[in-house]
Amino acid sequence: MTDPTGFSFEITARDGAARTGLITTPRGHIRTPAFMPVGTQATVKGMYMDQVKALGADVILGNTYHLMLRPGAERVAALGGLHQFGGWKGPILTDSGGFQVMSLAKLRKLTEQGVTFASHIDGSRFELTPERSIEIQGLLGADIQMQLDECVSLPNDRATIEKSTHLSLRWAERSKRAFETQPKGRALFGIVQGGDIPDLRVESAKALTDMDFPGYSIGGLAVGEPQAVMLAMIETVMPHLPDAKPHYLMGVGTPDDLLGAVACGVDMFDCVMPTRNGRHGQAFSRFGKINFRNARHAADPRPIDEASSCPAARDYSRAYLHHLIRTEEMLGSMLVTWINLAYYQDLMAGARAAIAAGRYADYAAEVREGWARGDI
Ligand code: PRF
Repeated sequence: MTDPTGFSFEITARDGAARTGLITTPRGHIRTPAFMPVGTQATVKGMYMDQVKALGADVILGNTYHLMLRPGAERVAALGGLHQFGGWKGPILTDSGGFQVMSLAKLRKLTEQGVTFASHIDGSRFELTPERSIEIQGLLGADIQMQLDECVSLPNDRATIEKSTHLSLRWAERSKRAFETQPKGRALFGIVQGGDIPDLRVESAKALTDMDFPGYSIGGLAVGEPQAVMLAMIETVMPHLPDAKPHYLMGVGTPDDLLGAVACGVDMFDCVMPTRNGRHGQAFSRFGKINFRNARHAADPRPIDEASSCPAARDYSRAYLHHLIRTEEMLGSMLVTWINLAYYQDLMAGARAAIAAGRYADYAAEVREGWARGDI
């Protein structure tokens, strides 16, 4: 049940395995299924926080790894925390850093204790342990925090995946202990790993469930495997996670991935795709993907989508967006980012409405038909 001083999750409607619900945090509600815009450096790149809010985003994501390097967690805390620093008043979820260390940092050394690495910015050395990751997320003031985990890429051999899955489970216990001193109302999620190996996925989900987290993330997916394998792994773990707790699929994905994962019971997503691809001129729309670098748009006076909720999709011609992207004007990146985040938010709002109306399968089919039809 909802408790405005604490963290809670209430499921409000179900349609097959899909559900719609409400997460309550002391900083506000999160309507699920939710897409969380990525705000790695205390900014959703190219967007004003007011714009992000106006799109209907209830929560944004921040990154331990980037913020511990620059400007530093203690600095952010001294400046009043991440909400005050970046100007986002609603809930913030932070990732724990392990995944970003593995993809960005240099000279990495992984031990039972944690991971040491050299900053990708200036080569200075850092250590991230489960305890330090939670301490940093606490200093940032994150409302929803992640355990430190290790995520291996796929394909990979069983021995490597198994070792990493077990290490992540031991780090889950240490993260949970370290989290105990944080203020009431914040939540720590455990992260299911196990690669593409069903019995390891089940073992990970069961062990985390025994530890009793307020929410469960599914990590280690969208790391090189086909979409069908990703969805199969989600279906494998779901029966072993508490139904009444939020399920967060980390770092996923394309609009089609989101539709597929919502059908499996996933409640939360984050991905750099709408912002990163938007900066480079790729738009997501109900007609599918549109690449504004392409010369076919050079003389096209039409907007992307007259019916869109986003002014940038209605008020600017495709020719103008093409021109801005080709000339590398910052407004081009900003407009396409805005269009993409609006599309992702609208996709999730549509999913919530469809689940509530008991017509999610029809909704997903209609959206996919729009992409297949295209418009050009
Ligand atoms: N673990 C963490 N963050 C992540 C992932 C993970 O496995 C992924 C994998 N898709 C994205 N972000 N901590």
